[in-house]
Amino acid sequence: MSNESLANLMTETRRFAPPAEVAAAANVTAADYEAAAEDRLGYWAEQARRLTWEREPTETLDWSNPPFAKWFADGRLNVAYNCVDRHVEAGHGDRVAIHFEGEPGDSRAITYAELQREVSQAAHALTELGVATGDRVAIYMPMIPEAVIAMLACARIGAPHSVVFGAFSADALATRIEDADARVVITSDGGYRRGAPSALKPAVDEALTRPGAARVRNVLVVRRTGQDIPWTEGRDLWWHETVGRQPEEHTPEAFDAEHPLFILYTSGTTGKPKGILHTTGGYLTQVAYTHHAVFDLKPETDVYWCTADIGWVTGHSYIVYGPLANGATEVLYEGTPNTPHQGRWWEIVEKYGVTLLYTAPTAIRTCMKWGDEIPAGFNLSSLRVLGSVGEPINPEAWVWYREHIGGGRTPVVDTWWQTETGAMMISPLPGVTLAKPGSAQTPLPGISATVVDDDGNEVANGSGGYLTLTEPWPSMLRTIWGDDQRFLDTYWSRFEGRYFAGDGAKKDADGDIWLLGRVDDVMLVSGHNISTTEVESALVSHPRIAEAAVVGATDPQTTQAICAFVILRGGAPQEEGLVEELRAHVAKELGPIAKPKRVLAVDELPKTRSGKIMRRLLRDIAEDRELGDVTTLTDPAVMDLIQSKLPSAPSDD
Ligand code: 6R9
Repeated sequence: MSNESLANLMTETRRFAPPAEVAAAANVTAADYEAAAEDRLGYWAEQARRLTWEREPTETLDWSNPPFAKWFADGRLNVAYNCVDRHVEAGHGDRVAIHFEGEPGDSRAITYAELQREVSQAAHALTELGVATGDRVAIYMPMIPEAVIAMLACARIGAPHSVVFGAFSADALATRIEDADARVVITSDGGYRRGAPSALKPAVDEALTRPGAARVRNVLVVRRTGQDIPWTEGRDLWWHETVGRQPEEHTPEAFDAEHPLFILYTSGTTGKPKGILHTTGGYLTQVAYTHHAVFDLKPETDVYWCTADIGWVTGHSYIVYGPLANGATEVLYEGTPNTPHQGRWWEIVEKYGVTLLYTAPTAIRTCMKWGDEIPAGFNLSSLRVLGSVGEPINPEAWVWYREHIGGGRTPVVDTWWQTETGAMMISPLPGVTLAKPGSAQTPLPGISATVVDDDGNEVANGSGGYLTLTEPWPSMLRTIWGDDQRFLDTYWSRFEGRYFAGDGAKKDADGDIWLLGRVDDVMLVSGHNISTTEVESALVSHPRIAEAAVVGATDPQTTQAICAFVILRGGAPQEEGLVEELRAHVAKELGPIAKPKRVLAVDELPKTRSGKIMRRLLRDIAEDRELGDVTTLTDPAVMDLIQSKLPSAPSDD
């Protein structure tokens, strides 16, 4: 894309009107914004009617003790019943709930009726193992159907789950088991990744040797790869034996709307991970509503695919609870996008006729790097809405996604939300809002967000500041597990009476919101605040750059100096003069103050499993420090790779 067209995108002059047929049939319309603005709580009470309650709530919000919210507090319901049984009762037992695609190419279609039987059996098995209502269960699994079944079985018996990423270390697992005091762990022998079986069970065994995790009574193990694994008699049990022999019918019990549903630890770029607590009725209401509205879901005909891992909140809300509460048919894929070839994702879209796709900007940029010809080799004409989540999507990637994956027809929804918010908060709506590449745009109906300055005053259009949420929302976190004070300090103390999301944002001339990444990632250069996101976006608009990560390194002259780590397109060696050209390019796009002091070409960037760049580690490198904690990285070896390639002398001017 030429600089001129990029500048057009950045100045928001280019917009995409929703296609007429999408607009005509959209699930949510402009009237929803009006209704919610007029009566926000009435609007949410209406959304709660999407669920089947054993006892309908008469109260909507109890905000008498802020920020400890209670939503739909006198209602009672069962989450698993809502996600599974009620669809069977409504006559959709034969509808496929999950099209599982294993990395080696094995596949399995699970209907809602089958899901009901398996969730019921798993619920009986957990009860047999002594798991009672309120007890915590840790889940450490690859992306296989049993992961979803395990989560639903926990929800069915009111036992909050704590899912830990399958790629996390034994230490990370042990800390989380200990913090939640889980007594049962559900895992598998391993899963397939990058073309080979990758073991999981040994990490569980190691975690359980740590004193804090010693109270775990049982480990339930799914057989996925068949590889040899260590076994502790009495403690370890095979899933197929223990679950397989249980009755296929199970009566779900209703729980209070505020009963805890799960704890999910944020990856914690600093300090001890925070156990984010979500509860039942408000959470399920908002995930079901947003999934239906933002993807414009038509459950009878759509095939939905979210590429996230269940160890991430996106997997909880938009693989498990949202889509299944809506009776959707979805794809669950175990492996990596380039196994056995770089067209694997597009092959899956073609095979299942995927209509709604939800993925992350980092994945989109990786596909861009692999080349346009790869998706062009597949029939992607079934796609009708494309979603993005996890970090700001740069306009280049947005446009590429729409053109090369969406065939130029599909709306792209850039959805801003967090583990803490539980569900989507800011997003365009297909068929309702005009789309702007790179902008998450507008709070969804029922959500109140504003961008404020240091003193908490709302900024004018055209200015930037901090993103805050001004009214409680149904799927909000209720606290940090075991640490109410940290909940108050982290989210509710920076601005009086408001939730501070930790993200920077700016409002454009129309008042639409553009996310600028975490405020910790804003750099201070010679008295100017510069967001890492803006410099990264400028770098990837250069044709030689596939990916970029920018950090501010302490600098005696300028407070911080901009240091950019870049991955070159096509992996070609760096040509002479490229660094200078890139610096000049950024200066031209954003002004001379944003010109990076150092530009370093690397092969990989350190990322968490949810695709977020660990800037903290790059800052360590840029400041020549010992590396901090690398346990939540997808691949800790990446840091050695980066360090081994670095020239020591920075360029200076
Ligand atoms: C869902 C999820 C939350 C942080 C959030 C923000 C970033 C997520 C974004 C986005 C810009 C988007 N983020 N979606 N930034 N545009 N559409 O990612 O949860 O892992 O808790 O991360 O991710 O910085 O604060 P989580």
